Amino acid sequence: MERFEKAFLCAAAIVLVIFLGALAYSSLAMGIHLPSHFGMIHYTAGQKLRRVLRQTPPFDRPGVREIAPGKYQVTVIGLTWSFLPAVIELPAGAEVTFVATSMDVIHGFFIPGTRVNMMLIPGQVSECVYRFRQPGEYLLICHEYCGRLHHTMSARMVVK
Ligand SMILES: [Cu+2]
Repeated sequence: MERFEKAFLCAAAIVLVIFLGALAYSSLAMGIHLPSHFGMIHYTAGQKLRRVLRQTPPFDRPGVREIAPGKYQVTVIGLTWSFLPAVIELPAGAEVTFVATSMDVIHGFFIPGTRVNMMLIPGQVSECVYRFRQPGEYLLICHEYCGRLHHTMSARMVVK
């Protein structure tokens, strides 16, 4: 084996180990992972998704719910061109689980400055856990083009 061949193989192996280490650290120690869609909303072709969502928990009551001391679940529905609810109030430092879906077309669910970044697909449930440590106002925006007024699609997050 050539000397340079060995050196390049060694360098490639070292880079691979560094990348795997960074991946393991970010997912295990920092809790960063891909947004997941853990559930489906079952409906048939004849049913209107809007009506099905109105009867499917937790989407029958969109909003903030305290599920345990210091733990909140925020249920959000994306629809052209707004989010339900339009204002979300949360206490700072609480563990927040966002459970969201779309009522019509594919929407985005993105809070700039955080790692909350999901896709809302009609009939699928998206979930993301986040802790807002800093009080303040955050903006929830759609970052998947969803039509003419896509740029107006947002909700306000107030963390106190
Ligand atoms: Cu959009």
